[in-house]
Amino acid sequence: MSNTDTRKTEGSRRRVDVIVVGAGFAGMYATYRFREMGKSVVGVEAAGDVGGVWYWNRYPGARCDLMSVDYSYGFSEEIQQEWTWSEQFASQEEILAYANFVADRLDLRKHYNFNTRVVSAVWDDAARLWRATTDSGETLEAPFCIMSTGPLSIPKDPDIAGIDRFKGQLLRAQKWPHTPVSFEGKRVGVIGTGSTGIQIIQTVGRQAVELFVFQRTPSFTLPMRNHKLEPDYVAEMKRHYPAMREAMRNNPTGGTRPATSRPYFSLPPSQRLQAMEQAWINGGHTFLGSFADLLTNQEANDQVADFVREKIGEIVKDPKVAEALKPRGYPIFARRPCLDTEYYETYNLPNVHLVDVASDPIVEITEKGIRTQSGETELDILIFATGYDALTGALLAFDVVGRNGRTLKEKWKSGARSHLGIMIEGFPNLFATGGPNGPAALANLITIAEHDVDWIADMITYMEANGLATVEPTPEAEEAWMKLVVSLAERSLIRKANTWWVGANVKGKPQGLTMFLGGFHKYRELCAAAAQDRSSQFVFDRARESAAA
Ligand code: N01
Repeated sequence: MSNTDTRKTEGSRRRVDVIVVGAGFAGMYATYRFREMGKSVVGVEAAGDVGGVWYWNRYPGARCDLMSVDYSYGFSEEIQQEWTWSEQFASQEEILAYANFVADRLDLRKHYNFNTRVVSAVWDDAARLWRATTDSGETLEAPFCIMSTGPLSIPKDPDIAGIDRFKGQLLRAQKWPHTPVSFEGKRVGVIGTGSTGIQIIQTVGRQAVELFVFQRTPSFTLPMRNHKLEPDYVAEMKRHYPAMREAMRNNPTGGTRPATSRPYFSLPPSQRLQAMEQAWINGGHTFLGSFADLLTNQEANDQVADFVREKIGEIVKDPKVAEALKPRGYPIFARRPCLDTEYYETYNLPNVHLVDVASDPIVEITEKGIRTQSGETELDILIFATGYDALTGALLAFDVVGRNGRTLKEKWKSGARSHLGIMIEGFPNLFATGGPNGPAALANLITIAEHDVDWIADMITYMEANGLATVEPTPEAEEAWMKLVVSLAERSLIRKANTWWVGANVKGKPQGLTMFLGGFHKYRELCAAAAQDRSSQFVFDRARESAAA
């Protein structure tokens, strides 16, 4: 079949070489990479177009808190030369425009079925292929299936009674309308003060007649200090892109932020303070790059947290509000650190009201607004910025059935297990990009996507060169990877906060840190080592009959 033939044929079966689920940055690159290998590729995407999380998250103030030159593809010198970022931290509009530019430039859309969901993906061991059935009634068959479903793609409503009763406008950050929303003259409520809520609050607080922030857990947020990029800087960047991408591949965050090996207490107190002041002035995630042990040394972490709490106290004029905004009870950086633009200053505006629902809990959503224990707040618009069923949610949202009829839900009932975050024992020829137990939430997702897709492409090339039909990790290799993931997690302060990072935000979800905390550079080394050690880490189809592939 032609590698461009991806027409939707209802009720039909279609055989291709590779199925790619998702048209975010990982899925787009996978589609391109496998097409360039001469494979027939079909992509399936629930959204109406490319962009993944940036297609859906059109809420006011949406912006990436990784630097735009970092958060972009490095695989094509042409693309990085042709595209010019306008800001240090790009807006959702600009990132989505970039995704569209890449899709046009590489002619990717023709491979995709948009507005289409996979409802099941079933492995046929006799035929050695995956059968993915979509909600359009089509069944796609392919020996290889790539799950580029995204770590943050299944939105989560708050567990509050009465959501359906609300008669005003209910908006979800992660499914924002494509038409403009006006807040002028409106009383607006926001539930959620993570990265998403913070971006909404600092923007809508300057537009609505009244803004009520229903805060259960305050986040630590640091100044983003975003700015326009000067043409000279952009030109310099473009000259050095190849070296920069190489540096990113060898960096713990998969970005350009400099890493340090300096422990917090290696400096005298005055220099520590100076370093923190400088990090505050520089903005972005420079704090995390200032000291090596902020996520392993509780005392160091406490001192940095105190420093940020002091800053909150200096900015927010009402001492009661300032106190309520100061995060306590969990280590700084153990929740995903947020970057903001005058977030704390927003609470100095007379129309912005903080409702501390930790001390005055939400009882229900009513027809008119929100009732907390102390009374009802009437609202015209209510916004949920309440996060995601992250990391595993998208892979468990439909039936994935592996060898011997075993489902992924069954395999992961006590927590997600995988080898390298890419492959799963019992699920041959199934690959995830940015999957659970990889470095997904802690490093640049585009760098991870490129790495994972290249690793998968190398594996498939090796299999073809050696006449191998199927591959899956050995139980021992998966177990060893999981032990490493858990042992790194045990040393980190991250497990001390109740966040989506540990699955704490979803009722009934197995708790635990399903992320590789060793840094992207180390992850890359370990993936390369696994690829060298193929015959002991993976079972290939012929390996089951004879000794090794
Ligand atoms: O979600 P979250 P998010 N009553 O889970 C609150 C990425 N991202 O969408 O902590 C009251 O962090 C909940 O409170 P609590 C980034 O990786 C990146 O903001 O459960 N509140 C919390 O405050 C980020 O980490 C960018 O007490 C309720 C909030 O909802 C990830 O996405 C921008 C509640 C959820 O926070 C997720 O961030 C945006 C209830 N019943 C997002 N239920 C970039 O800039 C939930 N909450 C790249």
